[in-house]
Amino acid sequence: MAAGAAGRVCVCVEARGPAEALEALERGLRALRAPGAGAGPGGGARGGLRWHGRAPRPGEGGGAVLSVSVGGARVGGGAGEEEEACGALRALLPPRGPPVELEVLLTAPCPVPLCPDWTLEGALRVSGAEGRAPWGPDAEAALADAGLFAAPGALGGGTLEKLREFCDGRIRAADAALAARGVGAGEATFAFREVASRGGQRFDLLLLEQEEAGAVSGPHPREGSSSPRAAEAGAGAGGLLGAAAEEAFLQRVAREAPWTPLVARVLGGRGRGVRLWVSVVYSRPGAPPQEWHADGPHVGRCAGWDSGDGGGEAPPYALCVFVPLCDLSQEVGFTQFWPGTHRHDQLLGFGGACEVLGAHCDGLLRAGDALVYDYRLMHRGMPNRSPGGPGGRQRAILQFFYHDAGYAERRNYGDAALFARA
Ligand SMILES: O=C(O)CCC(=O)C(=O)O
Repeated sequence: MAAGAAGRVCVCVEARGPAEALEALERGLRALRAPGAGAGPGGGARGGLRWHGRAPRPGEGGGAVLSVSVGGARVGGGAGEEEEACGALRALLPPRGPPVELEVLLTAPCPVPLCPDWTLEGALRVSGAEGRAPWGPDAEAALADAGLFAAPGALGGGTLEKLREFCDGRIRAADAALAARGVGAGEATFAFREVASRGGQRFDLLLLEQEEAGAVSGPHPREGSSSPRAAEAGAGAGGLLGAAAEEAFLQRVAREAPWTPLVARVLGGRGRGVRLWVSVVYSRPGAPPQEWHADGPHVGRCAGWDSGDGGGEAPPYALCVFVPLCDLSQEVGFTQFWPGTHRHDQLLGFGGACEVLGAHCDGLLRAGDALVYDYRLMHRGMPNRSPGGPGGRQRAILQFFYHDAGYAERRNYGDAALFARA
């Protein structure tokens, strides 16, 4: 295990033992909390030891998981840091108390975020449904600290119904165009200008790509300013409303959505404008779990060891808003997120540890809810386990993707057009 740049590593440890021993450990850790230590909620720091922790989740049956960072002469050697971290934890226990068993779960080159309060039902839920109330500082704080938040009922009945019809029509048109080319959706991997497979039965269909950088502020771009590829998709798909009307409808939804002022505040300050893409990601029965990934790279600096939970990393250059068109569930699937990972590029590749650490946040949203996340945040699409066949349930999620116009997005759609020009 290579040490982080500042000669520190983070060791994640599961502590098991009698309740009184775990309580003693927790008291010892709480006593480490030092003003200005920058370890954030549920953490503390003193000397060479910093920690974030979480208690066992009810019903999980595991121990308390602690993320402890240590630094010193021995870093770089592997087991040395783990011994140092476990030794530091044992030193917090009363000398003659019951023993605590410590098991190392992960050693990583940067802080590993484990904040226990980051759930969509708790700290990461903001109110302001259907644009009636603006999303306030709680939304921006959650986005900065955790990299995401959810807002129930962001899009209301009529709009949602129309979006559903619109997406169904576009998806049917894509299916027909793929079949006409002999491409078996779900069997082959393909990437057209307008639609690409995202592994097995998961697909990503582009609906709108706004070329002018005015998605959230200033005079709204004139209608029909989307890119040729999205226009082709609309024209070729021969949508219910006609391509231009469909595009205007999507632009209006994006412009009037309750998240738009927040997107403008977070991304609009650079003065270069904000670009918008809208796509629908749909997973059919049999869609496998995705690998953990971040949609975009880190641009600029990442958070360091001492920067606390709210700063240090470069500000976001892109935000994604997920709006499911159906209720999400364990059966039909959902997207799983690892809150806090937008701050450190060195956690890419460590995604497999997220569930073991209990650090995941399950995006079990209802139709019309919005989940806003930083484009650098690690996440993965979960499988669609609903039965196949005619009754099979598709999970369709609208994705509104906003990026600073100075960032060159490289979406992995292809070059060949699927839809013939109308
Ligand atoms: O299918 C999902 O739930 C999310 C898909 C996703 O995150 C992606 O394709 O990058």
